[in-house]
Amino acid sequence: MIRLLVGTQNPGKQAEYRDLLADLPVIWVGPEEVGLADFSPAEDGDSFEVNARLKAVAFARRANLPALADDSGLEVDALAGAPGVYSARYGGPGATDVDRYRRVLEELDGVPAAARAARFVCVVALALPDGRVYTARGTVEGAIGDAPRGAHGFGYDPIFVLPDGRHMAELSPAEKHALSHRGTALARFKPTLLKVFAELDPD
Ligand code: ITT
Repeated sequence: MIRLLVGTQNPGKQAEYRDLLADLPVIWVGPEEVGLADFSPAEDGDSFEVNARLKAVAFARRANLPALADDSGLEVDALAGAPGVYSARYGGPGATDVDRYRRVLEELDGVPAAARAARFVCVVALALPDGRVYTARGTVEGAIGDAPRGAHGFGYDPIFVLPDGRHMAELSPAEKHALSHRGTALARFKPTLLKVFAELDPD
């Protein structure tokens, strides 16, 4: 079976990829298993696509393995799309997930419910050691609530409200995968992944 490096240092993403890849014919490999526990490739692109490619290519080169990576984040319409590709850096160095979502809540203070539309975006990229790169994108539409709710998920999940009124962090992992930006991107990506893996490992 193919060993697939999941190139992310975010424990929330790692947990989700373990689930999302469970039915694919690959052996999940984390960065720490190939000596890359501290490896964080530069993410200096101006789009999720560019950054996802940068990360996947960097991990594939370093480990000489097929590598999957994603660049993802939250776009808030009332903040002109921020934090967007800067979602991980929002709140400055040393900020926690809670600091970051609090900053979004503060910036939206006084903004009425009807103007709090937002979406999560995920671009997932697969890079092969021979230089080939494939990508897929998924989004989920929602809004920013007034206060955090729920204990599942990670990142901005507690403040992201789905059209049915539930906050993303109130969903079980399976419920989140069924509608999330990452789950959707992976579902769209699966045919490509299966084709590439079958080529790499015909047996
Ligand atoms: P890697 O680059 O190592 O994968 P990262 O956390 O830096 O980890 P990104 O650069 O893609 O990843 O930043 C994504 C940001 O968006 C980060 O702050 C996450 O917490 C947040 N985010 C991504 N997916 C999310 C999700 O499913 N739910 C909530 N927040 C999410």
